Amino acid sequence: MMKNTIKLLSGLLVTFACAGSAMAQSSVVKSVGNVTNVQVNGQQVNLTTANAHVQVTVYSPSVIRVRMDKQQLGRDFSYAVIAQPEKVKATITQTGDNVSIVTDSVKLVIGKKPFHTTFYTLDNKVISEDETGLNTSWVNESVTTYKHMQPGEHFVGLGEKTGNLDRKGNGYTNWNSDTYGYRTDQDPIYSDIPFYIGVHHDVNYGIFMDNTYQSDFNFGASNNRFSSFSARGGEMNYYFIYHKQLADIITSYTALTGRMKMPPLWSLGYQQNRYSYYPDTEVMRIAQTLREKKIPADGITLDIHYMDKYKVFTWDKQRFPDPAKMNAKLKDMGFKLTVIVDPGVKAEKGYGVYERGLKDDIFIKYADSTNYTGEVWPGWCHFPDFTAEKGRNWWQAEIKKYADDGISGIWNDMNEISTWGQKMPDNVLFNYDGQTASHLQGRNIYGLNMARASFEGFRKALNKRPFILTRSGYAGLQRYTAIWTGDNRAEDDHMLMGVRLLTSLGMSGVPFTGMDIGGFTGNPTVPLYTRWMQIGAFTPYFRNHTGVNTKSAEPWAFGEEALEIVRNYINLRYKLMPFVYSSFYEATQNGHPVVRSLAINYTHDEKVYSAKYQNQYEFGNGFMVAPFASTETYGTVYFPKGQWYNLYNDELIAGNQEKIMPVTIQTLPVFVKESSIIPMQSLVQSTSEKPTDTLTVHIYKGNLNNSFVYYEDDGESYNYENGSFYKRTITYDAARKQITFAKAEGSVASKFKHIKVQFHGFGNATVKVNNKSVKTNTEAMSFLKAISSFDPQGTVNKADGNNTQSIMLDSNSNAFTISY
Ligand code: NBV
Repeated sequence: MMKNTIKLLSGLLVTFACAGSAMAQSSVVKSVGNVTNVQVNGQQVNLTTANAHVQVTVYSPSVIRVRMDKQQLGRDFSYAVIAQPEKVKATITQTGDNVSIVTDSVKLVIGKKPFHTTFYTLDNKVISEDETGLNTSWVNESVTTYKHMQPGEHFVGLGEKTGNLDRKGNGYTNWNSDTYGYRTDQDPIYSDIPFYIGVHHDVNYGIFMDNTYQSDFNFGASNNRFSSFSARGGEMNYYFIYHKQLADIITSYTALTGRMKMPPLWSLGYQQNRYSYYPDTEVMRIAQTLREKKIPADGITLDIHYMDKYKVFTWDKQRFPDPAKMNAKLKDMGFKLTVIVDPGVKAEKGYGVYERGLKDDIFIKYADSTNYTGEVWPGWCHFPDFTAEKGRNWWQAEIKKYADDGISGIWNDMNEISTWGQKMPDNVLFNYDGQTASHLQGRNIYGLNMARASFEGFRKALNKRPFILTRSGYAGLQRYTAIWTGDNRAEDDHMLMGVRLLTSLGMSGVPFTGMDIGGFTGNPTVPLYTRWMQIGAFTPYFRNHTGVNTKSAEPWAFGEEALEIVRNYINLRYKLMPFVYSSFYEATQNGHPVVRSLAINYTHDEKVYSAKYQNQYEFGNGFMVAPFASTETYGTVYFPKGQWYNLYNDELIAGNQEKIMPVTIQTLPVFVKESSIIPMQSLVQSTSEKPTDTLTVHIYKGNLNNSFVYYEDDGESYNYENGSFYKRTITYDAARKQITFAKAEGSVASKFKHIKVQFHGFGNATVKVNNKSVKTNTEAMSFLKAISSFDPQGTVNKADGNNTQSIMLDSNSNAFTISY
């Protein structure tokens, strides 16, 4: 009896102790809890739970949004999302245990006890589910959603994040930071995009958490249980995106957050930069040397030394006595000038920009209404509040004068916000478009809003497309600006990691991206510089830049051989301009990036996630680039399924194999995908020079179906939005052995009179146009001509298939079909 009583008592004690610890636990970690009420409203479900308010909205058949807060949901406002929910068919049903939402693409089941989400494919495969027991919960103001880590799951994207392509095993923080000379695994750096893509068991999905507070993503770092995303304040607010193809996830994500507009054509040419070119005579010397040495180029950029003591919107009158005249000369030579701007406005009596800022009351403030003062290049500064309409308007008015000076591009630097000390106080306040926010919520969105003000202001001032570049940004930045990856180092690892930064940004909705080619800090070796410039020719924003105390880094600064090689690749870039421009057009239509990680088209091929092959990428729809460190003399290239051609000699390479190849400094390993359609033009020294009247469309024989939209417009205005363009869809039908040029669309004629179709890999096949046999010409490939000057091993000339057949057609002809 005694024994039993003791047992009972100790049992009770254990129960008590457990209850005590569970209570302690629940007061620290507050989970969303059981659902107590459900209201269905069209394609939206509002749920009340023990501890939260939840709203689930169907945005499109493939996109479902989940919002949660401990209190009633607040204002629905976003700097990133520009889409409204589409009207879609969604079947919403309920039982005592769950609510289910079924669209034409996805099924979401919300468990009620406790609130718990599982997303399924329509054939009931789990795509993603909350981690049982953890779900969504709060620790003080910080909110986290935990997703069950699927076996073998890969994670890609998350914008400008260092490290591997596959983010598995790592955690990341979003807190835009100035990180001079950052490490290749440093986090965070300049820009944040809280959007990632998960891949497992033949499915892939995207999650975009739209919350500008400092946020954290965990893909199995220090835990083997979940992937999670957290924000240190505000609502849990995420969009779940499901498509069968990863590329379509990017399309849906950019339908939400917007797509880029057509960039000015010149901004896709080569751009020469350093910190800093001054005075004006030095700028002219650089421009002249580029022309004399026949290095095609379109852009020159001025860094902070053009300003009067680093004061934004001023000129140093000694160094640049007549900027408009200098720009007129540059324009005559085919150059466009971009200038840097920093957000810090020097607090100095008598400085007009500052005085007008004070008058308009546009600076960010402390809670006691005094303007925040931080130190940066010009000294003690105030900072415009770009999250306020009046702040953006003030900036737009100031930036106008740069248009009068003949400037074509605006480079937004230091907009994380960067200040000496790099610790901006938390109690600095931002307008946040009407809902005052502290630094904690305002910081991550500052850079995007500065770029937005520059874009909107400069676009009006120029009355044509401006080139806008930013260092810092947030989801949706692609609507306004290109981005570059800040102060990298002149090291091989940085060059390769830079490629991954660009492919990651590409999967996160940003197509116009670049890195400091050659490295910002330090001095590259000759092979490193050469290799980096070759890769640069296959990146969207192609700019050479270097820091203030480094050696010269213009293409002629590394000796004759490097100059020759670099020139060959810049030439190739200019010949490829029709392909590059059309690839940007594609980005404006469906959000697909110009540099594409192999994870986009070969998503379920495990090899693409390996450290060995993670740097390989596709450039537009056609090329595969395999970047190797400049120190390598051999490299292994992975050829995904299908067939590939060596760009330089047309050698056909079977896919699904790893191939060891010699790597020389003369040629960057580049391959062409079978069935590719690649339009090219003759060599020009800048995009302001007219190419010859023939567009050459290279077609590579293959077993894949493919299509390519060839696109042209005036390259500078927005008239294309009203139909002033020329575009033609070219389709490769492998089964029918046919290539069709559809009827031209748009209201303008092509700038080319003739289309030359050049066939690769077709041997001597008889070619017919609209069923009539045509005579073909045999000639050497122009790719080969582009880089032929250096070939110490003599490989390019020996290979088979050097000669290709070609036919000439009229670019204004109706639709036609080529068969073989
Ligand atoms: O304006 C100078 C530099 C610029 O060249 C660089 O590209 C930016 O990332 N800028 C940073 C300011 C500080 C450099 C140490």
